[in-house]
Amino acid sequence: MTDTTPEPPAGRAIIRRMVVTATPQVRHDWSVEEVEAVLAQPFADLLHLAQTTHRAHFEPTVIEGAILSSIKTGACPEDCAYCPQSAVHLTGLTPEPLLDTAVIVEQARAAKANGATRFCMGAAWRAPNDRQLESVAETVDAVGALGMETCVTLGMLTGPQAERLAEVGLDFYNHNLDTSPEFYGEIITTRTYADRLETLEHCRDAGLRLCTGGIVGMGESRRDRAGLLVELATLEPHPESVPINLLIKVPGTPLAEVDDLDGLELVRTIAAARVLMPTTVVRLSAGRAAMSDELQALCFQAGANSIFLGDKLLTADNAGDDADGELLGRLGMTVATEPVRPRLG
Ligand code: SAM
Ligand code: DTB
Ligand code: SF4
Repeated sequence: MTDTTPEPPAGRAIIRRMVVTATPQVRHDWSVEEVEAVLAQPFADLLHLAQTTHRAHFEPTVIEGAILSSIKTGACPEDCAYCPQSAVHLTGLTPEPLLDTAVIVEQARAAKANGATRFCMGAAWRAPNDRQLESVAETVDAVGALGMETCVTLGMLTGPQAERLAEVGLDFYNHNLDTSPEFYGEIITTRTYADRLETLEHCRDAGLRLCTGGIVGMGESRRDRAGLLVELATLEPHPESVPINLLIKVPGTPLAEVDDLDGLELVRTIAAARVLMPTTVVRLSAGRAAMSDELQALCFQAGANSIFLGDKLLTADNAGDDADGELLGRLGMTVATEPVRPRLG
């Protein structure tokens, strides 16, 4: 009898082979062409791969909850085109100096009571000086003592500064690559891609875990999104956390009027991040306030397993606890009560 089952298109077979080798053996040698092929698969195939990979390493109904605090706001000398905190853009933001440790610790206590396992502190600096770094180190020490995971994002770090943060027990350093090396110059001119990679190297050398991702929806191409994912997935080891931010279009920034990204492209980017970095916690980060419940649900289905809780990110609005509680309830999902880690193997 003749077998009438149609052969899958050649591209699908190649992608399946690529992914089979990616799970459980984690790869660090992805090319932009390979990742473009992963992103370009039929949506159902990509989501199936992402969900299979996700379930192999994580509990699919549990989501990490982090809370952000802007510990030093605005007046940043960098010119990042997306950022409301850049002094170069007139966004009407009121700058605020570095908060006292006692104030930040109170915020962390409230975040813990609100169900967050990680407290993330962001400062609008190009790079902290040693006095500023020391103040943050004291704060990290105090927040860690509450039994929360700590993360800070302070801009560029020197090697000794990264070591000091490791010494006080910092769990994660957040420093994003933002976009592909090719598109980067359209977004930031005041520091280079190489500067960013150097800070990541200092953090790794100091033994810190990385929270490193980027932003989509800035007018980049799919190839740029593939380029960003390649930069992340060729880091060895992969970042333990990868935040995928959807651009929040802030009036007064150069990207305020950029065209909306197709939501399904966001889902594809998250699914590809999950496939390429199977044991990484992928955060559906900024931009959820503007997303439908259905789009967020698809992002979770694609392997996103972390969100920021609360009404506020650093300066912009976040989805908020009421909306999140309702959505997670409808999806049968819960916020993790312990730090989220991949299963071994
Ligand atoms: N100044 C530090 C730095 O840039 O490394 C830390 C703070 S900065 C606000 C942290 C990250 O927030 C950026 O790398 C960017 O990915 C994200 N971000 C800033 N503004 C955003 C926006 N309007 N929409 C989405 N993400 C944004
Ligand atoms: C990250 O990747 N996203 C967070 C966190 N790391 C520091 C910040 C999002 C900022 C969104 C714009 C704002 O609130 O100002
Ligand atoms: Fe400054 Fe960070 Fe905003 Fe860039 S993203 S302008 S470095 S606060």
